[in-house]
Amino acid sequence: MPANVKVAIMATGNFGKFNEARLVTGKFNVALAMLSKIRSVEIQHDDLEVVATARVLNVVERCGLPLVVEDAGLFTNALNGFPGPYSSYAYKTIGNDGLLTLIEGETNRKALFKSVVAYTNPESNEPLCFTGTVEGEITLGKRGVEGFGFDPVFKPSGSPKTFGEMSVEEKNQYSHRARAFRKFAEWFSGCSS
Ligand code: ITT
Repeated sequence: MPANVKVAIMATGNFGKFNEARLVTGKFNVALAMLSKIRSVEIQHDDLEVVATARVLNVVERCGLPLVVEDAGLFTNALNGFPGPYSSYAYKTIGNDGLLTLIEGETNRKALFKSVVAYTNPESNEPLCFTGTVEGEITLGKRGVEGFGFDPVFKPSGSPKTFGEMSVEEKNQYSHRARAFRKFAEWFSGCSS
């Protein structure tokens, strides 16, 4: 590995998230490794920063390693922000079809994806958070088979395609996650710890 490459570890059970993130950080000479076998306590809170901060502290305490976690959510206007921080549960229970049914007939299809990347090391009790958002709309039906989660029903503003119709590289040009990980990688590549 070249001397100027730094390594960061991301704790996640979602390979899709990891794959998107590692392509972004790689551009900043930050090689991302995935730690998938660790279960973390996921608290319920309206604020993704609070969720990500609590989770990274919990995982770092148990692993004793510097780590990154990411929490993301889809906020829809028509449903007053739902599913937001409850996106994981909503996706597992009602899925894309359920979300489309909930907003059937709604003319306001505006939505926003938000990502919060939280990083800390065992010596510090103060995680740093890096945030990224992308505005867009919920489509009338599912489009595309790429990606994961709500990708087939979310079309970012300025694109004719849904995330489900994009390659990872295309999605990274728009996504909340790419925006948050770009900020993280920029900081991490320049920091000394
Ligand atoms: P972790 O192990 O990292 O927690 P997760 O899948 O539980 O993985 P989150 O809690 O951050 O991740 O994400 C909540 C859900 O929101 C996720 O399972 C997807 O259904 C959805 N989601 C988040 N980001 C998405 C994206 O970029 N595209 C589509 N759906 C997304």
